[in-house]
Amino acid sequence: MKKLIIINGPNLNLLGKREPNIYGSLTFTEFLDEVKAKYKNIFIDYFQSNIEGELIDKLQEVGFSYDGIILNAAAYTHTSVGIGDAVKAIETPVVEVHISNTFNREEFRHQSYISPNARGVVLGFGLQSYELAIQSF
Ligand code: CA2
Repeated sequence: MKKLIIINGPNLNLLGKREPNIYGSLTFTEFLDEVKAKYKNIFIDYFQSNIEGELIDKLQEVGFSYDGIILNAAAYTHTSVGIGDAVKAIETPVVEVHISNTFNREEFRHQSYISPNARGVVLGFGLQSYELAIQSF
């Protein structure tokens, strides 16, 4: 059985609770339950943290044993050399995901420290971006 993990960065625990116009009205747990039910033949683990170092620790922990990592580093995407370095250092391929189309938003969201070392990037499809990333593995 394929072993994937979804890693979500800061504030994504607020999904479904704030700013539904940008990020939708489903909580991530509700969405995850739906996806797990749909892809019963894939083990889908989940981790969320608002703390940069915890995200790096998790990447290192899973990055040599899992088959794939689906990473939405949220705001750290645009700031974190540390998370970018971790993505480069590990063996497990990382697919970078964003709910919104970061390229039709503010200029500072156009920069990503993840993309250069990601296997691919899926963005702008709402929560469906995660599902497309799962399908890529
Ligand atoms: O579109 C995405 O997935 C982002 O990674 C989301 C980040 C943002 O900083 C990136 O530029 C693009 C923000 C996540 C905040 O999530 C919230 C969810 C609900 C309510 C408020 C924030």
